[in-house]
Amino acid sequence: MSLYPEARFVTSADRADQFLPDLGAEVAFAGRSNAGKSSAINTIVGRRDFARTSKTPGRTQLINFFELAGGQRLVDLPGYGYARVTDEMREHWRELLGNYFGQRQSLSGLMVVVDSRRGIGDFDRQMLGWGGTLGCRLHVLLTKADKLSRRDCTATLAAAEAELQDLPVTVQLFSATARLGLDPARAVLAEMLATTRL
Ligand SMILES: Nc1nc2c(ncn2[C@@H]2O[C@H](COP(=O)(O)OP(=O)(O)OP(=O)(O)O)[C@@H](O)[C@H]2O)c(=O)[nH]1
Ligand SMILES: [Mg+2]
Repeated sequence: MSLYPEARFVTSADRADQFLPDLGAEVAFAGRSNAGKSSAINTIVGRRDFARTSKTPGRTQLINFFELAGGQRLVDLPGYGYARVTDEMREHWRELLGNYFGQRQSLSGLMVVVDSRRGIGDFDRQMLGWGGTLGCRLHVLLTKADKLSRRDCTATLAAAEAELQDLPVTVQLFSATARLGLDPARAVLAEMLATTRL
């Protein structure tokens, strides 16, 4: 059975006035384009093709709002760092994400999805900084861990933890394809959704 049997996609927002009402608890997934955000969401929520996944980076360009249960939402933020976009699109994303983080009082948790082979990037740090300023719970999923050897998994986790030690963040290895780290990721999501900052 799905963990969130009532889960459904609600809307996509291209502008701040299209955001859903800022009530209850919301958990946002952020990450570099192609990092594996949508795959992580699908696996954690337990629904195939819930958030879309693609082999074409930069496909999720809007803020997608999902309702998991009454008053509990999940948000798939547009991926950053995709090289083949115009300056105008990049500026639009910056404004959209800035608006989102600047005002989202119901944001109770932020999951930053990082491709474990790439490591933490500047934009990942910026996201964590924005989320931290809002006072929400921060968690990093080092995903695609199935692509790493056991030894590289250990080294990658240790490096990310050392790099983020100045931030109040927890870090874990994850793989959507190998279903690795699923239980801890689900536990963190449930914990975030159980917290309301309003
Ligand atoms: N091996 C492996 N591949 C993965 C994993 N998660 C995602 N992928 C692959 O990585 C690619 C991108 O995954 P998505 O989930 O679409 O990534 P995204 O971050 O949502 O990408 P955008 O929305 O385009 O920014 C797809 O080809 C996935 O099949 C994983 O855990 N392991
Ligand atoms: Mg996506």
